[in-house]
Amino acid sequence: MALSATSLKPAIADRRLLVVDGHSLAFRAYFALPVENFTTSDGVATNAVWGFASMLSRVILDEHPTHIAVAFDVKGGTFRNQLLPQYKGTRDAAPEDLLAQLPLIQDMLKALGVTYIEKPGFEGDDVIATLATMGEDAGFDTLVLSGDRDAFQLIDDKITVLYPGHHFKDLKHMTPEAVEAKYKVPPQRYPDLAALRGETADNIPGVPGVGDGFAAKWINQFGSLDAIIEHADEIGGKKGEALRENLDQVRLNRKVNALVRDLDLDTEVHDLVFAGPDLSAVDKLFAQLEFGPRTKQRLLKAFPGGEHTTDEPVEDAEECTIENPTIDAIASRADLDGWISEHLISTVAERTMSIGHPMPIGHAKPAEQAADADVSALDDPLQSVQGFWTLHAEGTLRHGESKPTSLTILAPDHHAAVLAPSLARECHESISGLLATRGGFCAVHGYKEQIHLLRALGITPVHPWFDTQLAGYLVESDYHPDSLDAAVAHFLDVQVQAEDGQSSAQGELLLDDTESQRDAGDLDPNLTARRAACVAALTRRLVPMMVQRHQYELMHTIELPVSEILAGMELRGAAVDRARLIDMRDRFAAEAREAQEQAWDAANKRINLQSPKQLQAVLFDDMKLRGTRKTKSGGYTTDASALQDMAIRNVNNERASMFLVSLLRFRETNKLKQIVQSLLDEVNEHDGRIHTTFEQTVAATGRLSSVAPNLQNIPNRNVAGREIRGAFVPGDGYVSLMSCDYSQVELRIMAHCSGDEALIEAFRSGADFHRYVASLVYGIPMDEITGDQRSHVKAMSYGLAYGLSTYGLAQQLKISPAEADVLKDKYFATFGKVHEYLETLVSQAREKGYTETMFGRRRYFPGLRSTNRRVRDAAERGALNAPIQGTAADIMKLAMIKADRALRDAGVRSRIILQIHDELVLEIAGGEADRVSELVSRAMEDAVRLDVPLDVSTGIGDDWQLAAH
Ligand code: DCT
Ligand code: MG
Repeated sequence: MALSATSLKPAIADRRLLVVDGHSLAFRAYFALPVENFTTSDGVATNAVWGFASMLSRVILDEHPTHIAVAFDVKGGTFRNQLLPQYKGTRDAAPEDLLAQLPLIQDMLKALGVTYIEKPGFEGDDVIATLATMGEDAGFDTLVLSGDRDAFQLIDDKITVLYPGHHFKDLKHMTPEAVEAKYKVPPQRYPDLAALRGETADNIPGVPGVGDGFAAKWINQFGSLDAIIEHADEIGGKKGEALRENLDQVRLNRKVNALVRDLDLDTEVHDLVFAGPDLSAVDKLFAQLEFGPRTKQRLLKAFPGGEHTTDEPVEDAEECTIENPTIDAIASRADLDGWISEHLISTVAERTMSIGHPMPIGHAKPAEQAADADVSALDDPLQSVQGFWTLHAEGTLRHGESKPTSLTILAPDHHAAVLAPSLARECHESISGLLATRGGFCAVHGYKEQIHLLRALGITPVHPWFDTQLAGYLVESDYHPDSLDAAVAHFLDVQVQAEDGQSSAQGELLLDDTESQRDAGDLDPNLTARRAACVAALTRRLVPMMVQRHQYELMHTIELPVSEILAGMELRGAAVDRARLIDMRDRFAAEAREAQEQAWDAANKRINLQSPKQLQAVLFDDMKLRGTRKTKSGGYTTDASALQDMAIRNVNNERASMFLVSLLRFRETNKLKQIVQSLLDEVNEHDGRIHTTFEQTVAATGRLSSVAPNLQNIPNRNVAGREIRGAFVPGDGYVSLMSCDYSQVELRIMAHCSGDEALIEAFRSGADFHRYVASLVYGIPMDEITGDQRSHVKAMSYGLAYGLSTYGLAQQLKISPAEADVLKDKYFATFGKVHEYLETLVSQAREKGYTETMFGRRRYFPGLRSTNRRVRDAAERGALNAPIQGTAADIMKLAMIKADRALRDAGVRSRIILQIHDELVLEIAGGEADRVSELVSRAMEDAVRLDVPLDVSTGIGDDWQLAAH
């Protein structure tokens, strides 16, 4: 493996800035690589992105910069076109499919942790010149990667231009000596020479007949272009005459080719530090671009920390290779039974994972709960790696219906049985039997999805020994692969075939079969068996990581039981009143249309209200309003808060405020329409219920989220949100819905974990919590606390628990950051241990590299050690938030497990159907309301014993809205 850039850092120059001309690199990449070889299955061209990344990583590996920036031109003319209208006029327009790749290149740079900069009205060259100058001023060695010779004027002892030759890899290091040798003038005179000679590439005419040679001769004779112009009369011959005839042009050329070196870029050299990639963003983007793991591995070699993604070397790589299984032919249940006894019964020991009361030990405080736990089955995970088997069902899930396409059983001896769905159904008893006796040594990828597929095959799932998807999430919660293939690429260094040039960038893993193939029912046994082998290899890789990071118990005591409950909830779904949703959708749509008409009236134009560009044109060019904040690309933002600020500022400008208000209303109603539509889209036509998919491995905090539909999208605290919740109703056989909600759970966790007596007492007192706290903070009696004071202190409490910055808090309260700071100081003066606790969280995280919840769930924060202040600040806020949010997530999961068990033990029909934020929603059967309410609130209150009570409020009603409280 090549040395990483990080490990090279100390040995090479301490500070080295690389400034890249983004457009010139993108052009080169585009024309160097055939677009036919670099197109995604959706037809998106990726050759420029791929080439850009390859060239950039090569330069980084060769030059070891510590700081990097990429400059881009902004579309539209620059001041040079105003000086010289034909400037660059002969260039062909860039091909469409190159232009389309520029935003992708920028996304990629962002994911790779490389800053890029654009400045409207100036060319990338000016940005480059400014950056290089900044670098030089700050004492950096500076490299400028550019194919534009205008950059030569920047060259001096500290600035070198890397100028590509015919092949990109023949980069020439243009130093002062190299410029002198080639042009016979020093670099600072190069633009004088270019002004005389002209530059065909830029459509800049020079003095006819004068090339580099004559230009250099004059410069050396007179000293500079100014001096040449002054003495133009003294120059004889045809060339002298030509010069005199073209003096104006030459002067203009010199103006045009002078680079601007002092733009205000709103950035400092130190911000350009080469911080390292955001691996989950990289994975997401590479998946979208269909770049394979080999490409990723090769590119990331150049980036700090990119060549190995975990900070602790865990495993002998040899053990994690993916063995190609031997596929045995199975034609009947008898065949399978024979195969099972030969390959599994003889090699896998009997074991079932019966985890008694799911409560992790070792972290949760109360001894009483530890006594509940029966984790005897969790003896030695490393031992289990010796003889485990793998079960891998494949298929699709939609609207709660599963369509299995194959089932693979992989034995420890690498023999595999691959069954088509019909045969798997025929063999369901054998497979259920195998699970019942040997499930304690079974590995799967994504137990929740496997449950659905197995059930659809008539097989009874059991709590498995290991789930590679959950394990991946527990060891690295910030990384979420979208597929098994992605997880394999991420956690294992998959060696496919030897690198054979660029074309290997596409489809490297050779695992992705296409949807159409699945639909056609084609079963490729080699492919499915190989995926099962991937699960086995992931298991071998992840078990030691899980042990090392102390996450193994969490998987068994929290995550796997939650998977079981979630699978049940997904299968049941939640009934909705479709007619009510359709009504609502149509009403929101009508309101959106009306708002749109009003906005168009005010704008005098039927613009696309969803296009920031068109909005900017109306707001800032046409209406001449003052913008608030700038976006990265240079324009002013048109986000909701900016529009609101502008609306307030322009109340007296009738046209503007009409436009802004209508626009805001359009946005809101249109969004509501989309939310309602997204619910309608997911109604199952057979049972009229919405079967959302709960995502158990996406939110890095440990919280659950949901997709198809995303329940988190339903507004939480306004009228529209309540209305939408009103469409969720009890289904057939049920009489009402119940909602059970934790209140202030994060604040209670903060009180408990900090051990702050005053805050604990605030909760124990039973008084209105925020008023009580405000009274302590302001030092006045509770009944004198104003509404504002209460809400400021409330926001402060939540702000601390959520890791909000002082600035964010000031924004929320609409007070100055200084005032917010004063409030924060008062707060900390009152609740000293809260302050201490929060500080300790960060300092411990910095020391250990991760944070931990009360139950031991970890989150790693490599950003805490970044040298980039912005990265570090964000990581610190994350580290503040993670333990509290994560503990809240753990508590909710434990509550679900307890509540589900209590309901089953009581033998009631009522059941949990949704989990969202801090809330559980249940469908209540007739006559069970009181009993269930009692059982569930008890389960939630007792999920864990804290030094403060956990408060649960419960409501029952004819729909979800009426059940809320
Ligand atoms: N919330 C927040 N920031 C705030 C206020 C609320 O992040 N400034 C979030 C966290 C809790 C959730 O919204 C529910 O809000 P409320 O019900 O208003 O919170 P509460 O603590 O129950 O306060 P109250 O006693 O006023 O209901
Ligand atoms: Mg409340």
